[in-house]
Amino acid sequence: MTGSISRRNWLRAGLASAGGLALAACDRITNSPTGNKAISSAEGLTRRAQRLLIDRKALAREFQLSDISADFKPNGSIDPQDPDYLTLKAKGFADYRLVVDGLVERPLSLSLADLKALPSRTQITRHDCVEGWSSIAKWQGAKLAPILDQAGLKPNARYIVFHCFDTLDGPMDGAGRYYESVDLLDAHHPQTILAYAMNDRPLPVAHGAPLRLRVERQLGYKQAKYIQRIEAVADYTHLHHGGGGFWEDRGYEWYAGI
Ligand SMILES: Nc1nc2c(c(=O)[nH]1)N[C@H]1C(S)=C(S)[C@@H](COP(=O)(O)O)O[C@H]1N2
Ligand SMILES: [Mo]
Repeated sequence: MTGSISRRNWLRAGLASAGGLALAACDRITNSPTGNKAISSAEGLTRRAQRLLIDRKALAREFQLSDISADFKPNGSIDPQDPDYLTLKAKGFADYRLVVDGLVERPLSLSLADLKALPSRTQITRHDCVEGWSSIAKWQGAKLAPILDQAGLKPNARYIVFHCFDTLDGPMDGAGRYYESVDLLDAHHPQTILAYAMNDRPLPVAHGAPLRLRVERQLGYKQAKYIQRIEAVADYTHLHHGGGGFWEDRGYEWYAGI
């Protein structure tokens, strides 16, 4: 049909083979220097191709109700045991507050009821994990852009960081906590939402309850689950190992656009 569809297929084929080659699974901690090298060079190629070919503001494809996967695989952390998370979970997340801070004029602290009262979006999209699987689900959540507007980004804010509740690596001392970051283009993309519902039900724990990011133009590992806090920053290199995300710190590409 159109050039853009075949280009996208080509990019997807490239990503699928990069994932296959590197044998790096994002639900396992792998420490293979060769694997990481293979994945970075393949992703580097993809990134250059994308910069040339793809409009960053374009919408990700949306699907029909009949396309929803019956068996969307939960991946990575699926049942966090971090004490602060367990305390909130025990009360059905009634005491949950999303903190929005960092380089903002007006830091926010939002309950789930606050979040549900904000401008929302519902979308049926496909989640693509670098392990090579994809699943389709319907997501509903608060649009991120109006929340950032409400907080008022300071002029030097360039990235939005999502700090999560779950520890995916090592002892629960904070070092192996999951985190992610996106730039302001993805943060303001119309399909970027803080999802509290999946397939018309409250977001299940396995998929990131009570709140997870859907940033639909990015790969699976950017879709931060169990969001605790959102921080606006000028730079992310001072956080954790400096890569801008849990998997980025372990060799994955920061820009994981699809
Ligand atoms: N907080 C947190 N977010 C996360 C992960 C994780 O382990 N912890 N795994 C990532 C990866 S690699 C994928 S593929 C998706 C899995 O989302 P799902 O469990 O809804 O399938 O979440 C992403 N976000
Ligand atoms: Mo993933």
